[in-house]
Amino acid sequence: MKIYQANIVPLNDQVIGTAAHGTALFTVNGGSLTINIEMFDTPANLQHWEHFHGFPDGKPAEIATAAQDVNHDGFVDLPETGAVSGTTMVPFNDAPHEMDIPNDAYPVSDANGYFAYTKVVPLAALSKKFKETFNDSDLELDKRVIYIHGVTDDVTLPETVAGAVGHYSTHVTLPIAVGKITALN
Ligand SMILES: [Cu+2]
Repeated sequence: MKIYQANIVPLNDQVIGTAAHGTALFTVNGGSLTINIEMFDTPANLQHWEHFHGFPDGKPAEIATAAQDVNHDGFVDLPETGAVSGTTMVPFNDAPHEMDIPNDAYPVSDANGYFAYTKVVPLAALSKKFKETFNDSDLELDKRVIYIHGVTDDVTLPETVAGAVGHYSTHVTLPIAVGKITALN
């Protein structure tokens, strides 16, 4: 059994008015990957996209900080995270192994901004899909970072904030918390 964890810290908290934080635990046991994510103080009553991000070439991803706000608009948007965190890889939604990123199958926070997410994923299916997408079957979780996204529509985002995906707005994709995944054993 191999266990990974992430301490998830706030991002963009100064401009969105809440400091989202939490933890993630990843347990690889036999043929399955069990994901447990618990988040506090996220924007309330809202669906939150969450994924691990990383570099397909195996370079270790690092968490974005305010330093990644390269256009100095006050927000670290999704494209700005790419320099240190790489690209969106695997979603933590209802079917991570399908690696279908833009959809409405992500967890929804309660009135206190809390949500908990648990999913058992068939590792063979996820590795197969991961290899199809990134030409590498090794998830290399200890080289990835987890992102939580999403602010309510009443948060005013400047036009310089980028990162809309299809019909999903920058409110959906704005990062609100991030954590580096590390191996526990
Ligand atoms: Cu993401």
